Amino acid sequence: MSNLPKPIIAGPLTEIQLQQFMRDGYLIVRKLASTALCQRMIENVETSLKPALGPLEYESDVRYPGAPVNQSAPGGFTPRRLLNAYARDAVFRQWAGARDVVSAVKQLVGTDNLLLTQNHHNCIMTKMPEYSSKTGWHQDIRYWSFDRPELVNVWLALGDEYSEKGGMKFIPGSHKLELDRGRFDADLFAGRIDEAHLWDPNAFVDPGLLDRSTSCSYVSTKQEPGANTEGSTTRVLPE
Ligand SMILES: O=C(O)CCC(=O)C(=O)O
Repeated sequence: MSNLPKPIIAGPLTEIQLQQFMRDGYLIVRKLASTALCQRMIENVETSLKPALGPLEYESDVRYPGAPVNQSAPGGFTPRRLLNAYARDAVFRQWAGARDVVSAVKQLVGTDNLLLTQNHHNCIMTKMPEYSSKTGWHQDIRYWSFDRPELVNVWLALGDEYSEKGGMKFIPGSHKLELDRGRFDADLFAGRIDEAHLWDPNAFVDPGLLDRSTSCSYVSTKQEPGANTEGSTTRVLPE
């Protein structure tokens, strides 16, 4: 990551925040979204879950640890991700295009020429207390096939989200480790093969996203969203 361009774009982030991002590979920004906008998103998500409104991914689709084995198993129709957020409703487009969000991401990527990819992220992740799964340690670049990892993910917490609720954990500085594909399993997860433990998976940080907090991370930062082991539903918006 040492060859990342130094951010020069004016925006809401301070020089210290930019330095933290470049050092740790992720940054937590408080209150980038207004309470009113978050409330509209929550209402949209609640309506889209009762009954579940496609396109969506079920827990049983991913077969991750903790997921129901198929749709016939108990919990087989538990929603995991409401897909295509950008096309789903204007409220999500409003969030993705909000001035403060766009200028923060421009600063983090170090460009004025920003593009939003609508593949994979671009969804609402919902982690239900009854059935949820653990994604496993990975780099988000696994979800795309770009040659250069010049992507930044933005997660918006629509409630207090932390590791016991299936929130994201990060390994600070891990974006600087260059690991070739042979270090990962066929699904590009690292934790399932011992040789891949070139970093210390116990050195993780749970940044604990408070309501309306945003986490921004490089797609090369090692991260693990876990299962929800608490009693209430988790809703985050990754893009
Ligand atoms: O489990 C998934 O589908 C993706 C989780 C993730 O790493 C992310 O949203 O950044």
